[in-house]
Amino acid sequence: MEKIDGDLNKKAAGEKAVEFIKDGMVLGLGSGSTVYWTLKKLGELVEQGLNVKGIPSSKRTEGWAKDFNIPLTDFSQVQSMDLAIDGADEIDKDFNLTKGGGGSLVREKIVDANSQKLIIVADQSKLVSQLGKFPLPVEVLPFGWEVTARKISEMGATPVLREREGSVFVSNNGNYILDCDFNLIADPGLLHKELKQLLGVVETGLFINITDTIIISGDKGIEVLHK
Ligand code: ABF
Repeated sequence: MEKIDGDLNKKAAGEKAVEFIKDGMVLGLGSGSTVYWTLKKLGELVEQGLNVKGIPSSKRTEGWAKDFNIPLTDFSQVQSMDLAIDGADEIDKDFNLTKGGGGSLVREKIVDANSQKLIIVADQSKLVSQLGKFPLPVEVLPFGWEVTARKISEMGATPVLREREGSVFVSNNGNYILDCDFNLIADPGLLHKELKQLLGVVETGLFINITDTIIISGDKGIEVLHK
């Protein structure tokens, strides 16, 4: 199995989230190395008889869920989910998020937005006063990505086409990701709306007003923060 970031705070926050899972729930299974620990713990509970089903937000998560024998379902079978648990790259004071560092922001947003509740799990390094230090991932259509990138530059960012091991990174949806440095983002909601209006932009990694519960692990132990 793939090697996972063993950061103890990620593990603690990820494992804490399973306390919110109840028998019979349909779950949104988020992505990232913190959620990995949620899935591992959830697999143990399934082994003990907990009855849940999950919709994975990435192929990587789907693989982990299968490794841990977590039953899966999809949107042809369910209208919405009871609870989604997902990670984040940055979390601001209003619980707005930057996501997409792992490249699955579109599926994550579809899963997270179609859940009754979303809990974000993270280590304390993800808490920021203002979003933007982490370059904003923007998923774009491969066709004409150069012109989409130029339009984003005109909005004041420096977009960089994401690559992995010397090749262009291709998302689970067959698209490209532009990592866009906007410096600090004064109004994340407005920036999201403006980016969405650009032809070629599929989705942005700004998740606005989507969660009211964050599980953070750090110097103060594990904290469940409510908006
Ligand atoms: C996913 O996992 C992504 O949106 C985000 O990029 C990442 C979170 O990071 P980590 O691996 O530190 O949990 O939720």
